[in-house]
Amino acid sequence: MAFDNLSDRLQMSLRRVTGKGRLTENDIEEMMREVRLSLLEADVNFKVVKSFTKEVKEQAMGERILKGLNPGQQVVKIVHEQLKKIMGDKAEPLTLNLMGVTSIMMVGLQGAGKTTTAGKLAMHLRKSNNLKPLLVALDIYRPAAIEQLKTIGEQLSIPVFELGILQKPQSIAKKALEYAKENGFNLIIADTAGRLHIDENMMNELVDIKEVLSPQEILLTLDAMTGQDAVNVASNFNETLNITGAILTKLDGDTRGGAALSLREITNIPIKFMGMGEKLDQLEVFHPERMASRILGMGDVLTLVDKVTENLDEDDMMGMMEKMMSGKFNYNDFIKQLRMIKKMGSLGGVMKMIPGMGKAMKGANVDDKQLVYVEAIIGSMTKKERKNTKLIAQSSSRRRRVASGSGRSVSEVNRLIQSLDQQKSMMKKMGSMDPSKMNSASAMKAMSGTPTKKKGKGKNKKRFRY
Ligand SMILES: Nc1nc2c(ncn2[C@@H]2O[C@H](COP(=O)(O)OP(=O)(O)O)[C@@H](O)[C@H]2O)c(=O)[nH]1
Ligand SMILES: [Mg+2]
Repeated sequence: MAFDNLSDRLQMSLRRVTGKGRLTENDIEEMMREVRLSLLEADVNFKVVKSFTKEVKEQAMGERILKGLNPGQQVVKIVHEQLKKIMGDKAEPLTLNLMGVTSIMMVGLQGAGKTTTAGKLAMHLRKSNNLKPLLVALDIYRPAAIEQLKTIGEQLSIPVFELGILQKPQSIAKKALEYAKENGFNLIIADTAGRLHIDENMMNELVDIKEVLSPQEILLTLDAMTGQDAVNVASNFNETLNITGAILTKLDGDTRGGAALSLREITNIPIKFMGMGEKLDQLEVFHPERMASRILGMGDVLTLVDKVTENLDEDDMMGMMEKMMSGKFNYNDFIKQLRMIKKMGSLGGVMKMIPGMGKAMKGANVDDKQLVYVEAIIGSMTKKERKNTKLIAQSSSRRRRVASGSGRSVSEVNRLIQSLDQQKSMMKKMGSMDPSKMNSASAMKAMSGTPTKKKGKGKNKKRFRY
């Protein structure tokens, strides 16, 4: 799979910092050295690597990160942001001519995937924008090229306009445009001829076709497997033709990623689509954000980090984390923590954002109501009991009193005690753990007051027997 190597290496470099409760400048320096090497090895342009690492380092060295809450995760977020940024930040839509015929010109070197992608794109736009496409065969140098486009057209039930190999591409383009207007097509996608290398004749021909079509989009098809070469090709095409977007093909292969990560920064050409296979439905809109997440192997955990920092007071959070890790966590902290979770939104919503959590939590049945019950139970404890968690753990009469005071059952009270215990021991370990490897299901269960039931734990069973 594309990016696998880069992905592994980047994640490995980041693992250096994610498990740490505190970061030093040295930690960041070492991490950045590895990030730099990973990018260079993935064939990312050295200028891009340079500005990328400079930017990440500057942000990561900030006082807030070094001393802040969970600095490792914040560094991951900075790397993610920066990856996203160099790939163009957000998806760039195609420009369509809503009043008339939209014309799109496919250009690129031979074998890059123009013809295939012309078909894919026609199908995509028919489906997503309800357009009526006409494919136009302008590669007259290889008779097989016309046949190839016709085969694709047949597969998709999309008509192909062709006039054989004897007329000039420019005049075929002109006739195709007229044909489209007369026959109710509102999209033409012109498949042009490529060469093995950039040459003047090809460029001149493309300029001529452009003049006739005045296309809304000139899309450069680039083989992602060619890495930085693709970027050079793009610069050349762009000079003469003003490319409006790139389509990176063969991202399903084991490309190292250099093209995807360098193209935008070096040429300013937005990547609009990516080819993910030979089949005609294997075309996807290019989303820098999702690609960055994929490279870093994370789900929506970044959205979660955003949410946490958005809604919570950082000092509060830090104090809480420190307490947790020191093992001095009591019921007052527990209730504070519950309120934080509440602030972030519903428990279910928060959990969905943690990678792997959806699956893990299926059937676990944790709902917001339980938070209310837990609050009631803690509310029925005395001040002393809340502070000194042993009191309640060691006395069954205290537990019975709290149960009747809160209107909950004794076994619910016991479960709360158990989950505070679980959470305490888990948090103690967390400082040395990689958060992505953390068993998030048990963490969330512990937070919500529903402990994971472990069979055969005789010790606990005995403790809560009446
Ligand atoms: N794996 C893979 N193969 C692709 C993709 N796009 C195109 N191809 C293959 O690349 C080869 C060249 O494609 P073609 O469309 O003929 O390129 P053209 O010369 O630029 O028109 C064909 O074998 C395609 O099936 C893609 O996204 N993934
Ligand atoms: Mg072709």
